[in-house]
Amino acid sequence: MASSKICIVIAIAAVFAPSILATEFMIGDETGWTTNFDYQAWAYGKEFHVGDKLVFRYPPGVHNVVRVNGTGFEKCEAPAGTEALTTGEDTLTLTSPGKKWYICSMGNHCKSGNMRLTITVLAELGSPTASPSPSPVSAAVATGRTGLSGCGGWIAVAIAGIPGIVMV
Ligand SMILES: [Cu+2]
Repeated sequence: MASSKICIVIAIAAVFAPSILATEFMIGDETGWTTNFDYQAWAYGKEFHVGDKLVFRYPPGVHNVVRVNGTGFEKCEAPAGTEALTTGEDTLTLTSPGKKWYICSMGNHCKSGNMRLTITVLAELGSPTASPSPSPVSAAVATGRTGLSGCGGWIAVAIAGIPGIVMV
């Protein structure tokens, strides 16, 4: 029988899992944000969620980061009036799901150097849309099939509390 201390830890983990799971992506990993790097290959297989962060690292003044639309991405053109990020350590938090496009608008870096990235952002981890089936888990816990039957109450309370906490 699990002790109530363990139950409390599990319950707390269940509540805070969404924020713990938010990921910070270093664009290009050690290579950073530069020319002649395959950012589509880098992004391939990665899952980006609302709440995650993108970090573009590069020598300031050499590159920049401009968020564009699909057309801007294809043409390597930033719409007029678009502000570029230029600090060399630009952190963007993904705030909405869907396709996102980023380019470097310095010189011909995008066109000739393929300095562009497109990703598809998924719903926030732990949100109702991202995890449409939490019920089988709590059902299993409630019926004691997981072996943590003593925690059923704690976890049920924690799971019930998630939507309220996320909404705050
Ligand atoms: Cu550049």
